Amino acid sequence: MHAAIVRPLAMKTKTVILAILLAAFGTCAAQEQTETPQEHDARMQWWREARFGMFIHWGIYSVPAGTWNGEQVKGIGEWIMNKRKIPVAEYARFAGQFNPVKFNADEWVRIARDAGQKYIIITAKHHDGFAMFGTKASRYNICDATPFRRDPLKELAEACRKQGIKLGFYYSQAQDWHHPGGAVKGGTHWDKAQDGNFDEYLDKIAAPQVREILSNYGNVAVLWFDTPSDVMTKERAEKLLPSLKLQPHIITNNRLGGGFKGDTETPEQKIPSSGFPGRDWETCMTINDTWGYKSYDTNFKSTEKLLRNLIDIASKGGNYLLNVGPTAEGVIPEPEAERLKEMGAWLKINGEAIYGTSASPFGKQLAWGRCTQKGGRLYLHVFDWPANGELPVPILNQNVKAWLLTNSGEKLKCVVGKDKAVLQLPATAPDTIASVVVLDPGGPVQLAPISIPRQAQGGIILLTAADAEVVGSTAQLEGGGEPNIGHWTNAKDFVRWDVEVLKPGDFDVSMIYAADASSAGSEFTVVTGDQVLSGKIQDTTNGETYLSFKLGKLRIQQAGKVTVTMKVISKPGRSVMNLRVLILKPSDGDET
Ligand code: FHN
Repeated sequence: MHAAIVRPLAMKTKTVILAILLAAFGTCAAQEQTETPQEHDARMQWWREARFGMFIHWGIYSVPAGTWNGEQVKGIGEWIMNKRKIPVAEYARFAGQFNPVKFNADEWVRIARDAGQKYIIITAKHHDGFAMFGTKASRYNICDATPFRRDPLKELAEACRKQGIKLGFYYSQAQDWHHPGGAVKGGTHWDKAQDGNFDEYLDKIAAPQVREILSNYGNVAVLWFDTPSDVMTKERAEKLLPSLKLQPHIITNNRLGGGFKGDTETPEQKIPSSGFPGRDWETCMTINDTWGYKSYDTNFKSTEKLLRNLIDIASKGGNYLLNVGPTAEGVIPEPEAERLKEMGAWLKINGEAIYGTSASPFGKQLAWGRCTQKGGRLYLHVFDWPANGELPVPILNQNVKAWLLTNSGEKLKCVVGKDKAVLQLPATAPDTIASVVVLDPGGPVQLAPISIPRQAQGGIILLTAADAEVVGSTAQLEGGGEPNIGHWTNAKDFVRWDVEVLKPGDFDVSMIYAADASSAGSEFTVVTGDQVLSGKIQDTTNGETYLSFKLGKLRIQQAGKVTVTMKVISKPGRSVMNLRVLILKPSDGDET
């Protein structure tokens, strides 16, 4: 039997193969295959420094603005055509009514810039198939099918270039409810006009339009694909890739489909409880409850919420892509512009603690706020200003120096103990939303070891939100009065405590939590060893009040380190609950 001789490929052969692969897969795949880590970091640099961008969902859905045949249609506004199964020709009539005469690209870019946003991503084509740019691939576009006849992407590209803001395009590559063959995610065509061949749609509409948006608007910083659904196979995705070569520095997201990872993860309408180790990521979010304009959606998040979201995201190493939904007249709604302006005012003062920073070294341990870091400094974003002025920071560096970002001349007193440093803050917070304390550890950060809670002398065991290890993608420690575990929208997330038990025995277990009507009904278990308790969440006066709830008895057999885990069994509503504390009280103890 002859042994096969394996020879290393000659260098030239390798280069030829690489060239063939490059030609076949285009830049996106090519970047994934050939880019060195240094090249990748260089391409991502501006994006990582930016931290904050503006998403714009603008299309002819802003004409019905959420209302069809006199009925206010539930859900996100840009889906109205699908939600009400509006026939293609009937929906297309909105194009004739779309005349955004108040559109002013310079003004939109100014709003973004004053908000402290460093890039803009606008919908070039959303699922309704209407192109918001001049395209030769279809007459269904803003220049050919509306009285407006102008190309807003051209005007935005010019305004962004002038004002130093990066511009990127959103493009719905798979879903298209207008052109024959376009996909409908999670459903089927509702009008014969939509029937056709998906590959033909890709060849005739999506691929040429992607080429156009990457050819005709100067530098395009980001291409933001969306809803690949299951139609975007690898072969189909590859039809769009060659155009990416037109913009060698472009950043793509993870929504092309066909197994292409792109450059960024894109959690939507949520902030992961920790980031994505080894991956860049960007949370996209609406200011109210819709992406495309709905005239009656006034459920705007407060500036406090939006700013704290931005800080939370930066503290986990991500970007915040915050959406505005302009009207059919071309105006960014005032409540949205106002909040952006307020965010910008905060960033003007505190931007140093956001731009170019990386994730907190403390994981999820800070109950009073969040932390970012840059250039060897830590930025402590204090949401809940301590009433006694003492701010605990879990570091052990002896030569810590700290000051308020707004007052670098005055150093804060700092006492470094065995398990933490304590900063003495002034009586009043410089900012009611988030005040930034700069901390120079005077060398590499020495993290304090995480201590586990201990059974108290009287036998009581308190498992607080601040002591919990939160596992999963959404649930996380929140401040706001007393710390609690909130944002718990993924039922797979769970919390766990390790506790040092001194005196085992039987315990009466209760918990303090809040939940609104949309969380009511969630079922959960509390488990330690072979002991299981279960409970069902109730509405606690619409989430306004924290209530104590008795769960039952459980036995801890042995002293020493014990683990208690709380898991979700079912979650019929939006989120599980806001959990403050689990209390284990010895059953034979004092009743008071
Ligand atoms: O269906 C779209 C939705 O309309 C919106 O564009 C968001 C933004 O991320 N993306 C899709 C849902 O994931």
